[in-house]
Amino acid sequence: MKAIIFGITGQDGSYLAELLLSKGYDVIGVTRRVSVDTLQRIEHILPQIKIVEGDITDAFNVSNVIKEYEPDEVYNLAAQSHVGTSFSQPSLTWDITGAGCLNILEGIRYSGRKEDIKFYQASSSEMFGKNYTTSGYKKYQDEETPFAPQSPYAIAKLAAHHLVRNYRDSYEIFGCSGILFNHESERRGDKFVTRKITKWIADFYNWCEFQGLDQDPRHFTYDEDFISSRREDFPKLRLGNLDAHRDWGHAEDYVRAMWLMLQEDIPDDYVVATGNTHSVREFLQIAFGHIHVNDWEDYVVIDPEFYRPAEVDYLLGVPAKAKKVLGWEPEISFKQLVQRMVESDINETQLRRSGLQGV
Ligand code: NDP
Ligand code: GDR
Repeated sequence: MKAIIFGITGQDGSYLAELLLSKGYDVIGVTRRVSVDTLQRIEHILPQIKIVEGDITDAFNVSNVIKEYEPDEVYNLAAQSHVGTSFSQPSLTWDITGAGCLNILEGIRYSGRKEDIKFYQASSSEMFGKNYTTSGYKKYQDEETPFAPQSPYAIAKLAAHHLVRNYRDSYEIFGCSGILFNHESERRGDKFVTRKITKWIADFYNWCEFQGLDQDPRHFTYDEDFISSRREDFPKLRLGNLDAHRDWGHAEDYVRAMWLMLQEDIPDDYVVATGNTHSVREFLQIAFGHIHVNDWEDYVVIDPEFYRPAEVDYLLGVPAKAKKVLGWEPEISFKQLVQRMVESDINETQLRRSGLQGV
């Protein structure tokens, strides 16, 4: 089996590539030309992957890649994926996150072998926006919940989502959209709130160790912007809305669902989520708790810069259909996810520090 992954250098692309390689696939990864190295997440599997240069906004390029490599499966994970950034760069977000999907669908349609290709599109829980379904006391989103996108990102994703359905109906293309709720990992981009928090905690932990201190709050004084020891100041963690609720899972579990969708005989759309929701505050509490800091409020500044013009307040996905049809279940809990991220970032900063000391 042969698969093309658009967005292989991202968080999900790296886990999906590992999964497909473990199943014996030939993996072709499309990467765009940029002036820095973006291959870090897939460095360990590079010898097993064919890397092809390409940009999803270039329709001819996308179409040529699909024709040349004759894939059995195509995964579109490429996106300008930051919701906050989509407000300041809406046009770019549209071109990549919306029109990019159209370029792939057209590429498949005119490939000469459209009936032999299965396509996965990375849809998003952001498409629900402020909408949810109510049942008794429970508020949730599932495949029946109407969409009400709240950002240029979510609107581009919804356009792509509808295009996949339309190409399925119009041209019998085997296209599936996974409506994935937030999933994080040790490889999460550092502008997303979870990784921003765990990276800050690791840097703070490292700063304390460097001074021979533990994280006992009695070592420090606190002002509006800094935590200070006798020797130095350390900038506080600056965040936006802490009351947002997200259904957070681990990316390793979620890429399994992508693959399972394409193993079905009939293409369909599926919600992929854990069925639990937590606030950013709860994430902070567990993450800081991991380094034995209970009074995390002393370490965090609320900064209006990180508020969005329109917010999605509450996401809780019900993955009943994915469980029933695909037999998919998440295996990594919220607490395990947070602890794995904090530990990994602490290990990384310590490795960096020991590397620097060796210089
Ligand atoms: P990342 O932001 O980590 O990865 C995005 C990928 O898209 C990167 O490989 C990036 O390449 C690539 N890309 C961006 N622009 C282009 C372009 N013009 N041409 C080709 N490639 C491009 O996202 P995730 O891995 O977290 O998410 C994967 C997909 O799933 C995305 O589409 C995202 O919107 C969607 N999604 C993610 C969720 C999550 O919680 N993680 C939840 C729901 C949906 P480069 O390395 O060069 O920047
Ligand atoms: P989200 O993820 O917008 O849900 O999109 P993000 O981690 O960026 O935000 C989650 C929530 O945290 C609040 N928040 C902050 N967010 C960021 N980035 N930085 C901050 O400092 C901060 N403070 C509070 C946000 O307002 C928000 O409510 C992710 C992406 O992976 C999308 O690509 C994907 O489609 C959705 O998840 C599902």
